[in-house]
Amino acid sequence: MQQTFLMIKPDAVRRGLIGQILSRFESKGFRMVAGKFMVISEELAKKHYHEHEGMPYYHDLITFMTSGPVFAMVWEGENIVNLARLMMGPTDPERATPGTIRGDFATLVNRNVIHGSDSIENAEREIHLFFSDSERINK
Ligand code: D4T
Repeated sequence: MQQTFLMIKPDAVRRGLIGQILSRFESKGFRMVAGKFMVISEELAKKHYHEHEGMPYYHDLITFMTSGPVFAMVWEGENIVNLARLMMGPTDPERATPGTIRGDFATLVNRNVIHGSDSIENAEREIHLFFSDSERINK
């Protein structure tokens, strides 16, 4: 059974989309094992997006991700890393087909409503960046 890290970004929280987005993962048959409503620090945002340092959008990305609350989560299920990315659609909502989360709820790459780990290795890293082991429910 795989686990992945998902995060509803500040734009989606502001727009009141948490419930609709979570219900898609519940309907798919996945299980939330940890969740935290939080404002992320600049330090945590920089650690999370360390691969993007130096990109032209990096500064705006950090400012945006720390601009308001996010809902950070760990979800569990068969092949969830890949399947969650398919459910989210591509990073740029312009290329996301209707039926995907970004295809249905987003129009701009810098306001793309949700983050999901892009590999099993990154899922492990991101889960441990945001959650302690005891915060993951195992029942
Ligand atoms: P995240 O990590 O937020 O789920 O996005 P993705 O995994 O789908 O895409 P990513 O790592 O390539 O991008 C991280 C983050 O940067 C923002 N971004 C990206 C942006 O504002 N402008 C851009 O041109 C790109 C490529 C959006 C997501």
